[in-house]
Amino acid sequence: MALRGGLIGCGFFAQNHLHAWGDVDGADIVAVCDRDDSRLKEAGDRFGISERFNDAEAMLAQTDLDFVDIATTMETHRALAELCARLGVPVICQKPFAPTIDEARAIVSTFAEARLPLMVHENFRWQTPMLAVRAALDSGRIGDPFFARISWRTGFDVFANQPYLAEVERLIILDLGIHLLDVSRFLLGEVESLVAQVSRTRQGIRGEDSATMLLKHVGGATSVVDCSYAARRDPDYFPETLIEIDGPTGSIRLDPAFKLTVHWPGGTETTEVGPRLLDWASPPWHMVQESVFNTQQHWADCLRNSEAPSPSGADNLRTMALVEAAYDSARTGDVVRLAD
Ligand code: NAD
Ligand code: 89V
Repeated sequence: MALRGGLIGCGFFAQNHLHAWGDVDGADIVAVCDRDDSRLKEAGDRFGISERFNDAEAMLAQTDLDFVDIATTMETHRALAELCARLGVPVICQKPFAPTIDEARAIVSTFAEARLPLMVHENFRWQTPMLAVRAALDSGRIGDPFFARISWRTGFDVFANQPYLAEVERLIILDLGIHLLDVSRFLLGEVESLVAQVSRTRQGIRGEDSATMLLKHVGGATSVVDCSYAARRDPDYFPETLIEIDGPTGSIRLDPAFKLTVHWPGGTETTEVGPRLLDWASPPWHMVQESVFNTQQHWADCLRNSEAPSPSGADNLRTMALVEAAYDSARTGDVVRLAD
C-alpha cells in the first residue's frame, strides 16, 4: 500500500512538491491544506485531490495520514510540525527549518521525544549535479579536499515568485545561503569556524542580498561560500551552483550547464551531469524540480524502510548553526567557532 501523505501549504513552491509526489513511487498525497481558499481549490483541482482543508488540525483529525509534507513559509513550521508530532505523524518540512535555530531545536526535541521521523526538505544535496560531485570525491581520485568554492550568484528576480523575501530582515543567508552551507557540509564535512561579510545592493528590500563566508572544516579544509541576488551577469546561470574543489592529487569543477571536470593523475575527464527533464518540469527550474522528486522519493523510501532520512531534522541543526554563525560574524566582524 502506498504511504498516505497530507500537504500543508499550496503556494508557489508546493506546486513542485505536488508534481513530484505524483512521480514518487510508494507515496501519494491524499489531502491538501491551505488557509487560502483559492490556492486550496487550485491545488485540489489541478492534482485531483478531493480531501481539502483550510485548517491543518482538521486535516489531521479527519484523514488517516502516514506523513505530512509542510510546504509553508518558515514562521509557521514549528507550530505545524509540533501539531503533527502531538498526533504521531512523521513530517518532512521545507527549509528554512525555522526562523531561528532555537525554534528548530525545539522541533527536533519534540520529534525525538515522540520517536517520530523528521526530515528537512533541503534539496540542494539531492540535485543530480551535486550527487555527481559527491561521487567524484568518493572516487578518491583527488584525495582529501583542502579547498572548495561554492558559488551561487544571480540577478534573477526571486521576489516575483516569493514576495515575502523582500520583507525579511535576514534574507540571503537564511533563504539561499542555507542551501550552500548544507552543500559545504555535504561535500567537505563539519565546520569548526566561520567568518562572514554581507551587503545589500537591491532597493526595496530589508535584508542582505549578498554574502561571502569563509569556513574552516574539521580536518583542515577551507571553503568559500558566496551568494548574491544582486549579480548582474550575462549569461545568468540561475539556479545553478558552481563549484571548484582542490585536493592533493587533483581537482573537481562543476561549471555552468552542469559540466563536471575531474582532473587527477590518471588524466582529465569532463562529463555532463545535468538532471532529467521531468515531464512537468521547465528550465531553468528543472534541476531544482528534479531535486524535489529526488528528495521526496528518498523520504518515502526512508519511511517505508524505517531508515534515517538525509538530512534529518537533527542533521539540519548543524546547517542552521552555520546560518546563525554567519549572521553573528557579519554583525561583529569576528570569527565564530562552532560547537562540536
Ligand atoms: P508561499 O507563500 O507561496 O506559499 C505558502 C502557502 O502556505 C500559502 O499559500 C499560505 O496560504 C499557506 N499557509 C501558510 N501558513 C499556513 C497554515 N498555518 N495552514 C495552512 N496553510 C498555510 O511560499 P513558497 O514560496 O511556496 O515557499 C514555501 C517554502 O518553500 C518556504 O519556506 C521557502 O523557503 C521554501 N522554498 C524552497 C525551495 C527549494 O526547496 N529549493 C524553493 C523555493 C521556496
Ligand atoms: O531554492 C530556494 O530556496 C529558493 C530560491 C529562490 C533560492 O531558489 O528560495
